[in-house]
Amino acid sequence: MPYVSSFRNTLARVGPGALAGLLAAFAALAAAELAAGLARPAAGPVTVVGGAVVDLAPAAVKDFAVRTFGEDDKDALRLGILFLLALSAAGLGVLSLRHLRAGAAGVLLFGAVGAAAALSRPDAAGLGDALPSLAGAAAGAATLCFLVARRAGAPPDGPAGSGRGDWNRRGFLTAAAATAGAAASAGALGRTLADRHGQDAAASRNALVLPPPASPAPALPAGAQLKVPGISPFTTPTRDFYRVDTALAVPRIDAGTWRLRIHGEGVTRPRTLTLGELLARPLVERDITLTCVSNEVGGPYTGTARWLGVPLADLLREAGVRPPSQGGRSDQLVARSADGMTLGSPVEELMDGRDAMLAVGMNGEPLPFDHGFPARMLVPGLYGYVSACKWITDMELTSFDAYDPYWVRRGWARRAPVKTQSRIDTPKPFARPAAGPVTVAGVAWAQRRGIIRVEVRIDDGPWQDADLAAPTGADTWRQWTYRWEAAPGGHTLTVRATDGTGRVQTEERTRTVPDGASGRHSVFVTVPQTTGRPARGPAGAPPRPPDNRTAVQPSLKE
Ligand SMILES: Nc1nc2c(c(=O)[nH]1)N[C@H]1C(S)=C(S)[C@@H](COP(=O)(O)O)O[C@H]1N2
Ligand SMILES: [Mo]
Repeated sequence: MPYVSSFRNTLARVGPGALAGLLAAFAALAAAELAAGLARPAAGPVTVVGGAVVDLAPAAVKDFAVRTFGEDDKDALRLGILFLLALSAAGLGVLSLRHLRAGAAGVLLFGAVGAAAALSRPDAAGLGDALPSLAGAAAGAATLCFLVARRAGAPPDGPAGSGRGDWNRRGFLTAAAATAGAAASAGALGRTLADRHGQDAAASRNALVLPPPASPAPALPAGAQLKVPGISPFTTPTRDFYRVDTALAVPRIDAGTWRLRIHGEGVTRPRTLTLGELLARPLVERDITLTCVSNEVGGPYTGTARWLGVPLADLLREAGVRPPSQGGRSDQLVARSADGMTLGSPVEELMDGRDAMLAVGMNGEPLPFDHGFPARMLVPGLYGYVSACKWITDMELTSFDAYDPYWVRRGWARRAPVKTQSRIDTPKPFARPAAGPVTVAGVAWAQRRGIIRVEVRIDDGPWQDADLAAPTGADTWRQWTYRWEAAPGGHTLTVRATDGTGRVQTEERTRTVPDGASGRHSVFVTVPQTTGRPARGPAGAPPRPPDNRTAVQPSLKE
């Protein structure tokens, strides 16, 4: 079998090189992890390179990633980076068998790329951020030299070894195993150190006691929370609340050292606030639905929580800011976060009387780290990317002409009020509900305008009114249900909402880029044929399931 033997030969020739390359990469990552753990976890090479990739990706790519991987997009990115790194490392290892210097130089080049990415991050803390990548590269190059300088099972036709004699197979494998072990220990130590960084922040969050609101959320009227299986609960439990951000390492900020600076055009009294100063102010508590501009029609990136915070308009007024309609000099507030994100909100809307706030609490607890601890912005009626800055540290008053924030530079709209939308939560796409009465249910939202009507259409039939949950204000979504007499066959259920201005949700389909998806959500279901005869069997026994029960179509992942 000439094929097999030539494959074996090739493997015997390049295998040790590829293995040495992979081990060099492993040692590099572990050393970098250790250095990052000692210095700054957010400066780790995978985090900074991933961050740079996220930032360089155009809107369409981000949109694709969110659509394809959903909230796993960051894990997908991390895996992608590690995969490419492993591939390159194996290649460099093989190259090293003949040209060790070139291979080692390649490893150092990767380190340089990591260092450059680290220094170019908007939240870079200084030159020290280059250290993890450089330390990693040095460890990687050294590992490669150690494993390759004396080559395992050097081919008889190859040049002679370096004079110290080649590894025999056993020696090489022992050295490889020792390298792997040392790298694993270093990496684990780095992880432990990195975790310690977050512990002060976690302790400060655990110690935080939120004061009661001066203005509590209005009590939910009876009938505002429908108990239909499969419907989104009115208040989204915090653990189920969607998360959308670019942070590969979630900022863990110590509440004690956190500061918020307010400054810029037209700010006559610039100031820097501590969390204590914020919490000493009268707090408001409100139920508000937050929606992401990346939410597709029928998508999951929207949720309602009970938020506690400081009214933003008061803070701004005290700083001397006036809205443009009252002669104010700035029409855009640019919020900056600890991780270097920038979001731009219209000053007019922040001060028009809506419950725009600097939130510190979510569903009765301090904000979780994932959702912006210790403070974030929240503005009813605006998509998150133009309003909801998490881990906020800085508010600068400027103008839309003078500054384009992060997402705007990537093709998204400068101004983005939430579009009227409605969603069918149940039945799920491709469900097979039994014939007879079926409860169709979901939520509809049009923050600031409210929802006054929801209608459902079966196939091409007439629009029929759904029953609405009791109203809870214009800034929250509204649950709805519709009782459908399901007849056997395939059916398309479609929903549309009417907002408080009387405008019906448009049927015109648009993509999420640049200012949010529009169009109507519909769900296709199949109602299985029934025989029409009650199943034979003992009296009171449930009817036999229809024969085609096993032919269930796979239901799509939500
Ligand atoms: N610092 C920071 N804040 C951010 C973002 C981000 O990437 N970084 N994403 C914004 C977007 S696009 C949305 S939709 C909301 C989501 O908030 P959540 O993750 O708490 O649901 O946060 C906003 N605030
Ligand atoms: Mo978003």
